[in-house]
Amino acid sequence: MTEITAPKSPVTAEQFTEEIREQLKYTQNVTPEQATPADVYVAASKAVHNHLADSWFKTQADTVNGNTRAVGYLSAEFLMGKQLRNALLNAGLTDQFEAAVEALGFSVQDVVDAEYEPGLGNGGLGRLAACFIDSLASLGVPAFGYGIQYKYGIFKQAFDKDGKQVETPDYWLANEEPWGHIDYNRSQKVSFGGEVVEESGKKVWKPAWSVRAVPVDYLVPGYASGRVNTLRLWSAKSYDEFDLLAFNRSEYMEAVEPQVKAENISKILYPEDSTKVGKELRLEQQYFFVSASLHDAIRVFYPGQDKPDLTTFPDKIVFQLNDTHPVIGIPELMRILIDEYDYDWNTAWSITTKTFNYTCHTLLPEALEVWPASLIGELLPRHLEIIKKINEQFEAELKTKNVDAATIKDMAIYTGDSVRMAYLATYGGSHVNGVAELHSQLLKDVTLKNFSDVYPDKFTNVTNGVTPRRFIKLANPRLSDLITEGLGTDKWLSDLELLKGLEPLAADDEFVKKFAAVKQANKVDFSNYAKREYGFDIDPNTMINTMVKRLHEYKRQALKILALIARYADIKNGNMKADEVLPRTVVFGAKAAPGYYLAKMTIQLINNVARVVNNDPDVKGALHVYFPWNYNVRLAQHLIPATDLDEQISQAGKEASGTGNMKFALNGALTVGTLDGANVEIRERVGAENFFLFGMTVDEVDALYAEGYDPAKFYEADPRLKQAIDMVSNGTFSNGDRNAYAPLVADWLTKDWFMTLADFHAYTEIQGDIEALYRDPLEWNRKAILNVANSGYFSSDRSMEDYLERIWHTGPLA
Ligand code: RUG
Repeated sequence: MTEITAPKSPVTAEQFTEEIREQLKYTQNVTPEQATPADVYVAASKAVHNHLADSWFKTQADTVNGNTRAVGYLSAEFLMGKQLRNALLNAGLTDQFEAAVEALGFSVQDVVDAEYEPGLGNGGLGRLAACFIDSLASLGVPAFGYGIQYKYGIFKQAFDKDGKQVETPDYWLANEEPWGHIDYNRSQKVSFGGEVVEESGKKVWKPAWSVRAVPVDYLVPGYASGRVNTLRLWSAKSYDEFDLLAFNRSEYMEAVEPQVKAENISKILYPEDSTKVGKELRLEQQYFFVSASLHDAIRVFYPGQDKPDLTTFPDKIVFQLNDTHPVIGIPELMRILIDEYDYDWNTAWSITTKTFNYTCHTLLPEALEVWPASLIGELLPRHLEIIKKINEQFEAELKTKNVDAATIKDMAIYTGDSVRMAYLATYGGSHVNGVAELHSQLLKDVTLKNFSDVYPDKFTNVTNGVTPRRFIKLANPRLSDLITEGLGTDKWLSDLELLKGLEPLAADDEFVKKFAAVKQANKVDFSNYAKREYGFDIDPNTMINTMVKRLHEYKRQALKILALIARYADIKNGNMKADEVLPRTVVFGAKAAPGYYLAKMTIQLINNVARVVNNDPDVKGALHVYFPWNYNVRLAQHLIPATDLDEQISQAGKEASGTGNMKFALNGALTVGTLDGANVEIRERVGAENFFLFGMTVDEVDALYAEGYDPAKFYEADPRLKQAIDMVSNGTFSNGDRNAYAPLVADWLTKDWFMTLADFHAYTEIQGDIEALYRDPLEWNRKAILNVANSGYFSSDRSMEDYLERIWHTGPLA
């Protein structure tokens, strides 16, 4: 007897059909006959939204009145994915929705497809934030996600006829967006510029201009918790819509200038993730959402109070700084407490340090934001003063701890001409965490070593996780059903460690065959999806080998493409016969930051390798390469369940965690990877024999650097590598043009910062093991099951529990 605990609304399909009809009639103003799938999508979304409303109100009231402190997750990115299916699941209305849509004469697929995915994040960091707020709601922990409702999310990626990435703006709000509720009555004023003056012995900031931060609220329904939290994304509006005097002088452009300036703040998400941008607008964005959020939290927790007792603020809410982007919140809270509520410095500092914690998501020094002091001074003059004072206090404190002068200088938050946001966050918050064990260790040993020497207790680790609701239940319904059948319960969806119960089934051939059939059916689905959406002809009977992540040199898509070229050459040279090769379909998905030259060139190379390989009759059936453009959450949900082999092949010591690797393992893909980021922990849990490990370790990388790394030596020493690189430079993938990839080749041969060439041999060697195992479907699938069974740890519910215990010291509402 299978135990089903998934939420199930008592509403019948007929009632839900009626509710959709009502929405069509009164909000969409169409009859069911006139309605399009997009109308039905909006109507159904509003209907499910209504079902969640009471729980949302109750959660808000309990959050304010209860004695559990809430979590404020401050993040410049929330990569939510589509909302409808997730809301239906959590409201227990999936079956009713499907029946209703059919009763109204529509296809479920068309209606679901009408939802436009919001792209309010660049990649892993933003998607992690979305998983975390899902988990907090599912655990019943009161929480607010605070961010920005960008008008334009991450750019839409297309490829031109030469295979180059072309970016176009993603105006996701062009069509009706039923989820966000704009709440003009709870807006906040955020100010910039101007000067600081002394008035009656008090510093007074006289800003030059202000914008109105208007909250747009999204419901965050928990799974089986009865709780619905809030994601509050701020949208910038102008206070001076229109300058009528200028307009009357026929100065039409000037007339709208204030509006344009204000609204620019929430106009676009920066398409960067690990590279530095020195844009004034970005600092404006950061301050904009953080200032509005802090004021909002005071409004929520001290309603109607002019003189609230803010010494209790850290008991009401604890804020997590997601990377350095919201770190300006530290001087902002100090300013609010001192300037707006008259607290003295020490009291304000005590409140502030108890309020904030910082998560670092990188090991790349260039991704730790450093702002020119002059820019902060211009935009936020009072904050610069406060930062300088924090730095003075910090230096004095270091002296009392006998830190030497040179180290104090190295640790400066304010250097005289710049402000180091990661240092400010580390000093100004209670805890600092990395996002995987290796990453947290390297933060302590290298990136923030001085800080961890002085403040060892601040440092902790919380390994990332992903939500099983979206990434197993919604993405892979067949596997979900099989897991439920195997375990005899669906409780694993809120307690993912229960997957461990599948372990014995890896020895049961009948179960293994069922598991293999699920994967095969998912591959067929993906092949159909890829045909429909991209026109690709993917053979579902080949191994599906996927590498999806942002395009960055450290992630080493170049390693994958060079190995692929070498395989292609093996077949062309006759070293391997096409019919002896294990048929493989390689699928890439990646966006490159628009200004990242080598990353964009790598995209172009991948596309052109795909063009050549896919059109070469000599390799037909053996090797195919596809690069679906515009990788996003939707594509991930189709591709991950269909993948046999996933790649996380970054140079050891460079990927903070990775979360794709977790999604793949949970969906029964095997991983080929280096000892980097969360790979280390995945391998530990799923078992070394169920993970394809290759490449240098962090220590070996360091040793090779120290010895003086010369990539050309590796090129000369390995004929297959040499041939692959020569094919890139001799025009094989550029219609004979020998210059097309010259900068990329020159970089490989002379710099190769991330040692792609040094790891090439190990990477190509491991392919033999991979292919041998794949030829034995029972064994392959046994290992895949063991990956699923032992990856329960990588649930974002567990990550949240770790944050609650180690950092936030709070828990669910009663
Ligand atoms: O690159 C990291 C990933 O390793 C990690 O899994 C993810 C979530 O923790 O964050 C990514 N990240 C890092 N995105 N932006 C940064 C820049 O600090």
